[in-house]
Amino acid sequence: MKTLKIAIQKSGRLNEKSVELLKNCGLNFENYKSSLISPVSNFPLEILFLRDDDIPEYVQDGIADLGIVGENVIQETEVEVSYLQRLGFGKCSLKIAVPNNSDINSLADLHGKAIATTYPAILGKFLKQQNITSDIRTISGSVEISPGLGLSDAICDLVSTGGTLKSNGLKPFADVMSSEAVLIGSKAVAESDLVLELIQRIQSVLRAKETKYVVLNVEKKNLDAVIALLPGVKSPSVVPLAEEGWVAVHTVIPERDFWDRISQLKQAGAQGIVVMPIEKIIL
Ligand code: PRT
Ligand code: ZN
Repeated sequence: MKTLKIAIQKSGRLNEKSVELLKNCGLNFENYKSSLISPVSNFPLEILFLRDDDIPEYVQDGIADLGIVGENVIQETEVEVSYLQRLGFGKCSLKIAVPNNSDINSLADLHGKAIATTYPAILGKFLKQQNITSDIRTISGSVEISPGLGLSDAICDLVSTGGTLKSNGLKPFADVMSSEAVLIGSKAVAESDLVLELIQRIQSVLRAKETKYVVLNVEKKNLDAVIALLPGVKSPSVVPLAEEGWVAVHTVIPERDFWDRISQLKQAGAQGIVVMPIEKIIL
């Protein structure tokens, strides 16, 4: 069987989560910091550790079959690759920001102004769509200091907490794109059995992350009210307790409305609620 190659970031914001995801998929490999390539001992896969900027082109050219990289990098490099799976980490937005005291108040005010960015291709497309002609100044880093140095009137950069903008006296002004880490594949392998197997494993890990396993006790007279609040993978399991008139209910609850759901369950008569993380959910 052909051994696939997956490219992930060697070091930086996406490295740790990419390694964790692959390990949670049951893949056995060493996270060598010093080497470029690491074989997986229990799956026909090799991990390539690269700078994130190189990953889309390596995948497009078939040097790697798969890659994990931010959507912002894929869009900026304008490559032809298949998007296989959004991964839910590395979330951020590419935003235009201006100094707090700037007189730029609308997108139209950016006309003729200088905007510093490391994302000239994405910004150029965005401005074109808005029929705005600005002077895009491509710089390689520390974009946020450029208005303070008098090098630009605005910036276009990635924002996650907003702390960097704030501490440089800048305010977000317009959203250009939102981004997260995604699994990409070369057109040649996107449909192969091995890739489909890997995607299924990834999806079972992501599903489990979004869900908690819950066990609770309830008096039989309140059981219907409790069950009405519970989804479960198919439906909740109900197990009799040694104490007459009581049952234990086992189910899964989505992470996003977890606390609301728990307080509703308590009101409906649930007691002794035990919550556990789930490793994988295979449908
Ligand atoms: O060395 P290599 O080239 O591989 O890495 P890199 O330095 O180019 O990238 P890295 O590790 O900084 O980021 C990798 C990816 O993480 C990016 O391409 C994005 O997809 C994603 N990501 C998520 C971010 C951020 N959040 C982020 N906040 N990338 C960068 N930032 C920077 C931003 O540029 C700004 O300087 O963080 C600062 C803003 O953060 P806040 O929290 O202050 O808003
Ligand atoms: Zn980079």
